[in-house]
Amino acid sequence: MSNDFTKVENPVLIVEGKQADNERLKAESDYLRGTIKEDLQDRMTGGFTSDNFQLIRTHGMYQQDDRDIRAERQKQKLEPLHNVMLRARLPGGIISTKQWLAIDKFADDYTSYGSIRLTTRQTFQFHGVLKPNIKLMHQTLNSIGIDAIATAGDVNRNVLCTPNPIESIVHQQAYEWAKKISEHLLPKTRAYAEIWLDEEKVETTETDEIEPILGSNYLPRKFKTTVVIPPNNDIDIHANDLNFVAISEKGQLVGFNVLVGGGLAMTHGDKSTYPRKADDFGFISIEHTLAVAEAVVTTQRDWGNRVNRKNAKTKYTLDRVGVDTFKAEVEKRSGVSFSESRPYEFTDRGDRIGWVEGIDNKHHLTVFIENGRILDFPSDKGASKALKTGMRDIAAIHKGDFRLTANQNLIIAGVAAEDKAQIEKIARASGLIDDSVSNQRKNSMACVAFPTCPLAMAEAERYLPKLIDDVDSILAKNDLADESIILRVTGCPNGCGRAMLAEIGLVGKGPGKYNMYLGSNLGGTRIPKLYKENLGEQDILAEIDGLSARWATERNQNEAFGDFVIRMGIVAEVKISMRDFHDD
Ligand code: SRM
Ligand code: SF4
Repeated sequence: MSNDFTKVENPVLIVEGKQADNERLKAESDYLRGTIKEDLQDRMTGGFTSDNFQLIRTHGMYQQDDRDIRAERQKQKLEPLHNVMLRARLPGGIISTKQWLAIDKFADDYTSYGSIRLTTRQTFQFHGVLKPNIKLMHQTLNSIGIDAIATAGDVNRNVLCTPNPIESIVHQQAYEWAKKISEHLLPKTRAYAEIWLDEEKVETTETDEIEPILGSNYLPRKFKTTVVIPPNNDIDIHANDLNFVAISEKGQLVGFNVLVGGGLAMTHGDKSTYPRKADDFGFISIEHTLAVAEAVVTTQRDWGNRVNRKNAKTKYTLDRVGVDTFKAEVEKRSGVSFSESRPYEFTDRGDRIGWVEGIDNKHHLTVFIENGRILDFPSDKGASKALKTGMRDIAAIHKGDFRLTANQNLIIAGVAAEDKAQIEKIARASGLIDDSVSNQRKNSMACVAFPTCPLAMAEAERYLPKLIDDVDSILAKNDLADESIILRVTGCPNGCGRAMLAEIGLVGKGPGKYNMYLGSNLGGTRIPKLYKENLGEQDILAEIDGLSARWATERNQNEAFGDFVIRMGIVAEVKISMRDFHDD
């Protein structure tokens, strides 16, 4: 067990008090229908009314506007240029070339940014879809076998799985489990089919549509699940509520170690919020996977805080009731007893950029996509970055599929030896393969932030490329040119770019200002700690210069940066988040 707070005397299982308004709107929504259909007809506004504004999230969409032009439109007395961002459901991140060609065309024809944005949860987003095109978007996706059900809102989100599944039998089996878990935990309501696909409302009795797992009020908050294959923790289990760590014997998946209660978000200045690692519940054999997944979800459904959304995620439920109480309840509900966890180790989280050979003599090419943004970028220093065109050209000839990674990169998977050269030629010509990308850039990540994210306090995606230019120069100056530090930037403390599992995490505080956190490790099993607050861009570079110079000269052999800053006492180690994270 990973913490001393496993037992809580007289735990409060249910938080009493006035429920959050989201609870009312879910209860009144008629299983997520609300009045979205009617609202869609209202062309007086490009947006949705307040309840539907929230409800469309459970159908995979967020209402947004372009923040770069918000003030100008306000001056002109125009309403914000409302549009939606859509996030697709893609368990394990696998997408076929046919599907890719269709989303590529949709992005060109109907999105205001023209991009496909790969996310930190192995799927893609369209940004800037106007109201009249929303239905067409869902119908286009449906025609190629993709939906956006439960990719946002108080439900179980896109289930992650370490990609490259055909590399071994275990990868294939783990991917099948990610799909099964995703299907098992999906909402059962037919609202999505009725609203977006024009399917008939089937006469149902109330009990037909009851959500046996999620309940009529759905979950207290978002819920995230992964299947991971050690030693690579590329999907960052400690950002997730429920994690299945694959355990294999003689090359076959036999079961999972189950870890519950990870999550990274916090609110600046609110000590009741903190990033937290997941706790190890123990090992289960493979046939118990769905029963245990369901029991964890229903326990969180019934015990999660429905009064205060800031403390509603599973991580806070565990700290309130105690890990032992939560685990015992999961055992009771599932009828499964956890046995002692099987040994495993996480050694890294990066993607293996370049070619690897898999089973069946197939080859897989992982391409680095900065910030996950697939777009034809204007020529930079003479180097073409026609990433979108390159991907389209590859999709047109590729006989395998594509796999999205949780590091916002992409794998061109299942390439026959005789097709390698042709794919590599297109990838090089379009900038999808770029040998000049440094190790530091490959190990850095940022969330979307401006201009689309309404919660952004500082730049992230638009800041990262220049920041890495500067960090590359600093590392070279300090004789660290081939080394790298896991560096992540998020535009606010919600943590979408997982800065709270970085060796250096920069968290937006205000325009051009960031808090700097230090001290996660390569395997992603340590939460970093606040080092300095409110740093401007020059201060950030000065800090990275000073710290990396010390790392270069004072480190032990092969000591990673995050381990170094802890050993040297530059920041204290966060062992138990609720005790240590805010501790001075
Ligand atoms: Fe996130 C909200 C983008 C991964 C924690 N996230 C948002 C919204 C939708 C803003 C909003 O609520 O209006 C952002 C949309 C920006 C835009 O314009 O696209 C947004 N989150 C993203 C993505 C696209 C970041 C990226 O650069 O790839 C990721 C999409 C994942 C996906 O495909 O589902 C994304 N978000 C994450 C992660 C990382 C992860 O899951 O591995 C986290 C931290 C892990 C966690 O959940 O603890 C994360 N996002 C949040 C939160 C804080 C949740 C909380 O516990 O309080 C919010 C705000 C909220 O839910 O209230 C949020
Ligand atoms: Fe937006 Fe904040 Fe998430 Fe970045 S971390 S995408 S700024 S919500």
